[in-house]
Amino acid sequence: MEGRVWYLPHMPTDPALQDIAHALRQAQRVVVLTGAGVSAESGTPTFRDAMTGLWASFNPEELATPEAFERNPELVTRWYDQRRLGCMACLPNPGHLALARMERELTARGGRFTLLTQNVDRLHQRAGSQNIVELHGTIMVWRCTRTGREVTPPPEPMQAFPPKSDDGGLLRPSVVWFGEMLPESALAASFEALDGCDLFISVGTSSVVQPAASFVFYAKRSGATTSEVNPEDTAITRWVDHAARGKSGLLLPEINRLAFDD
Ligand code: BV8
Repeated sequence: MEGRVWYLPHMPTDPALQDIAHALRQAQRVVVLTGAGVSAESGTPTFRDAMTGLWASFNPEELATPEAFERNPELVTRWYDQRRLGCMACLPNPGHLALARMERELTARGGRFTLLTQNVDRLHQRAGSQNIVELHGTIMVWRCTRTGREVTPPPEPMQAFPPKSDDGGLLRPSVVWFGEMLPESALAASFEALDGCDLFISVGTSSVVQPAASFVFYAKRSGATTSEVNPEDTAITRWVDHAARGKSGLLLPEINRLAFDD
């Protein structure tokens, strides 16, 4: 058409999107595993980008350990309180919202949807997802090192570091540190969901941290179609059936459109 310019919204053309959407249309039991990348477009730094400014000289895997807390509880609790406030200041992005819609669509047709997240920011909850398994706990809840009693600190900067609990101990974030076991209930729920799932989608994770990084193999053993949504290759790319390249905030709504709207 002479003179007319058609501006199409930037629609992803990755063929893997069609494949994932096709599998999603047929699926009855879907398991989605998310990592820090699904929150990247909300402005929370991915786990390995979390080290900027004051923390630039630290390696997250060194700070996120019981040993680091033991050695320097002030430094570790300052880092976590800064991240906690940062997460509160962020909003769920279209990727989080798309996963909440995916769950509603599956549930509406009598299917089952389980969201396994490595993230500690609770943005999935704020986006409306329901059946969530927090593999690595949450930064929004802290617990007493002496009694284990949990508290939810108010949405303002902590006043003292390390914060003291009312039970005479210190307060630490209720996250799973490197070297700590994942909650038994989270592991049990994960393996129950993976056993018999027919579609597994890994979103926004470098697939390095165990045991979450091995969940794709449990899904494969269940006969599931396995897939990945991530801007770059990861440690599991060569194992999945379909790998869609791009940001989850763009690709997940597109997968929903192809699966549920077309
Ligand atoms: C355990 C909470 C028993 C704290 C976290 C077997 C082999 C080797 C090592 C081990 C093993 N088994 C256990 C270990 C040790 C360790 C481990 O896995 N180490 C790794 C480094 C090799 N695991 C453990 O210790 C676990 N405990 O297994 O207990 C045991 C213990 C010791 C030894 C044996 C057995 C506990 C692990 C939990 C650690 N806690 N978080 C906190 O948050 O501070 S893990 C932390 O990493 C976060 O939860 C984060 O989610 C997670 C994984 O990182 P990612 O989410 O993948 O984030 P990352 O930045 O790496 O990648 C972001 C991705 O997003 C990238 O791919 C990027 O391309 C993509 N992206 C960017 N933008 C976007 C995007 N994607 C989509 N859209 C975008 N816009």
